[in-house]
Amino acid sequence: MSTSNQELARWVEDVAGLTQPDRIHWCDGSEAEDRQLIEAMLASGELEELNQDTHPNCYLHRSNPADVARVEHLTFVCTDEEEEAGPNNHWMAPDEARRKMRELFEGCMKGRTLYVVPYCMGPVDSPLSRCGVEITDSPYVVINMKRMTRMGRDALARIEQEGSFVRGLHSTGELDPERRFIMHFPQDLEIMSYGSGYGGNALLGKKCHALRIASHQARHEGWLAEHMLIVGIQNPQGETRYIAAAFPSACGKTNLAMLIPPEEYKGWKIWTVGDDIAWLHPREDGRLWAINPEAGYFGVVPGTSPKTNPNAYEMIQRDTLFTNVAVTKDNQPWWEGSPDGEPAVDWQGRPHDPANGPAAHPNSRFTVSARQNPSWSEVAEDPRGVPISAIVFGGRRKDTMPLVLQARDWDHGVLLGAGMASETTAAATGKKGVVRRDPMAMKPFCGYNFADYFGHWLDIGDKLEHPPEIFHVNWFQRGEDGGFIWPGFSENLRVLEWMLERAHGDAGAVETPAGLLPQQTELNTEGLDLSTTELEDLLSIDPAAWDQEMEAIGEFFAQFGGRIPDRLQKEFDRVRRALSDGEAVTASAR
Ligand code: SAT
Ligand code: MN
Repeated sequence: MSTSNQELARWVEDVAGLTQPDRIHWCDGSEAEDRQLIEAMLASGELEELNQDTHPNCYLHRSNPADVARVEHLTFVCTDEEEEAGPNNHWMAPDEARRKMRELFEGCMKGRTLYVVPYCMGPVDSPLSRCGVEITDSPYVVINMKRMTRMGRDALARIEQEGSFVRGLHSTGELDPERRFIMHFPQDLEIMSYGSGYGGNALLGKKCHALRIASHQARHEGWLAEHMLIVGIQNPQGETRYIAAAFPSACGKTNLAMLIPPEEYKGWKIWTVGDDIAWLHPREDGRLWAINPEAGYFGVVPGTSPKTNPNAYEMIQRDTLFTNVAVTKDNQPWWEGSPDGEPAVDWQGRPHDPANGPAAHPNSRFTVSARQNPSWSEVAEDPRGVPISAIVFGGRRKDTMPLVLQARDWDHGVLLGAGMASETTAAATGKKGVVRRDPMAMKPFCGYNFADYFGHWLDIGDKLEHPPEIFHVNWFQRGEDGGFIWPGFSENLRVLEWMLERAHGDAGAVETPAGLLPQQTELNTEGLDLSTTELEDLLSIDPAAWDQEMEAIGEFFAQFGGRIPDRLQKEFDRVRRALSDGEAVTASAR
């Protein structure tokens, strides 16, 4: 295979000249090609076969132990002006970045195969989709891209027709953390990644393209590229409404996207459209429509069980790539929270010894085609996408943020998103469990200055005659004993039901200066073991804690100098004033 697109042909030639591979392979995305790559990786030891009786077509990849998560401190946005990238990004001048990367890539594919991976983010026939080509020397990346995107012949045909594509150049290099960079050149729709084979650093269609580069494209084209799951909620009357929800990595997006309704919810059904990324477009009907640009899931394995996420558990019993899990004596994959078995060999391939820490890496992952999910929604392939009724922002917070809060309008919702914070998780290297500001869950992924991004969100609101309602949730509030107050998982549907009733029905709410809270009687808690005080803790705001929260948000905004949009600043001032005036917290709203 090769291509009729001159620009692509020339780029591949140039890269081959620089990196000097032994062979060039144009990926067609076929099953036969996938099979061949897997066989070759089994032979080279890059993959290990898992127990084929219990887990047909499942394989394990053990990464380099120093390459197990995204590296935010080595991830750069390279714009002409540092201000364009903003204080939310690490910045490097484009010339300097290109020089650095050229040195690293020089001759790096000697003895290796260069794979050309054409891919499409979103259904190949959707006008909302965008294409890219990743050049990589990692067959692990190729087989992951095959599951995560529409990869191969059809994508290439679209590129040849359309003429435009995002260029991503990747090499695992020496896997040396000292020689590792993930560079983005938004103006040139270009990505260069060297020295890591890990998901978010190496599967360039995902965070690098579908979020960092796409957020830049979206800004100029009038849409939003967001770190959001998309889920359809079907009620017993058979109506399905769609919600898009942003949470930081490893805060339960995949679980929420695949939720199975609790026993009390007979006749309800959840349909998964996406679990990580949403591209949102205002349409002529005045509503916001969403597609999931991805075709698979790259999910956190630990904690996945028939109890926490039965759909995910079922879908990873076959045709799944595992990265950095442990294995049992009979070679079944094992992880902390696994329902059965014992770990025999840990994620690094050592005999399991609890003294070495968890048997599976806390950020171990599964890669699987979305179609294997029992709750997979066919509309994930609809070129128009789905209309969004509600946007949900959420963080992992032990206190301060109530279970759910509704914004009074779009601008207030943008403030709730911009002010988001969350405790850090294992999805990125660095300290875990510290609260950091993570606006719209995009801190690691927004490809330009957050202040301009908030302005873009406000502009999008102006284009929507029927904007989605905006909410903030926190499933992670802790009680006095240190445990979670809210049971979470399936029970989160109760909160989604209230949201949809707010968006389309007539559920009651209590107005507070921070936003609208459910009236206690309006949240269905039937069958839950919650005391009155617990429910009150979940559904109230503590003025002292909120005062501190607003202080922290104010400090965060201050980093952006005068660039924070006036409208957002005004909204912030309004909420702050209302809180300090101790405005009545009891008035009922519709
Ligand atoms: O960055 S990854 O896509 O590998 C995982 C995540 O952080 O969501
Ligand atoms: Mn994510």
